[in-house]
Amino acid sequence: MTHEQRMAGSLTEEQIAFYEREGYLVLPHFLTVEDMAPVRAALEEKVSWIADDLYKDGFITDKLEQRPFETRLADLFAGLTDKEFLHYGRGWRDRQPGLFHLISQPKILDAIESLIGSEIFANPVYNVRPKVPHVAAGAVPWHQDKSYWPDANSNPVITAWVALVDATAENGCLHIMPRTHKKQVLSYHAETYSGTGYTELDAEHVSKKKQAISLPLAAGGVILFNDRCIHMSTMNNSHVVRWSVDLRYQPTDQDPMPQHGIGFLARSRQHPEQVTTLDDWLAERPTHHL
Ligand SMILES: O=C(O)CCC(=O)C(=O)O
Repeated sequence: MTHEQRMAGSLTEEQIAFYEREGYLVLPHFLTVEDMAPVRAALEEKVSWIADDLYKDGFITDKLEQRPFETRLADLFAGLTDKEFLHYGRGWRDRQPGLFHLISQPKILDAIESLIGSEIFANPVYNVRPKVPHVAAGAVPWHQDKSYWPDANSNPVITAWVALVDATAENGCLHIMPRTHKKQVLSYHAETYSGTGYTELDAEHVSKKKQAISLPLAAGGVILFNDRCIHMSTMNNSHVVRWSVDLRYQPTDQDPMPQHGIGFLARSRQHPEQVTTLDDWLAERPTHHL
């Protein structure tokens, strides 16, 4: 990538150098409450669907409609088990307009543009993470994202992890091992204790000698990291839901990974007329055709 292409993005030279050296970059206070309002509304709607469902199936007698976003989902499942929670999935990938709004958020794309240039494909793998208290699947073991797509010829894939509420040590913020992103895909297995089969690095790669850092982050903050960077998150031991969304981006000339879903053209300065609109996305069209 040329110097000029990089200058088109929003990151400073120092931030780019940090990302390339460490494999991650924290952008505190990156999105405003207004930037996050559409995704938050989408998730509030989804929580209401779940409350309706639990009520209809006789699991709850009160839909707790007045509870705040930060706690309602936790309170709905407070008397239930992991099984009932996992019925809705450990991560959500619905096609709600508020999600498209976040994935297409110009501030995020500007930062990604600094790292991979202006032709940006939104990878099909994105996850809303409603990490509710004390559910085993809330804790994500040490892994490289690349182990979820070891055969994909796609590089680099960059995650933008967005904190929708404050992520703290208590509610299970992200932990990262810096400078691990230049490694090949390390050996891993599917874990058997959370009920969801996360990929987990084999023990020899997680020695105590390796430095790991915890990345608590206030709502609106974003963490960018490379798909080989080793990371995990701990259990939620608080009473609030640790809401986050992890989005992924890559250059347009890489494997679009159709086996994982349908990604889309999020930004193109070469072909702006082909950038996917909300209607395209809802209809699962990866580009816009006039
Ligand atoms: O949000 C989390 O707790 C884990 C996120 C993660 O593993 C990822 O984004 O790849």
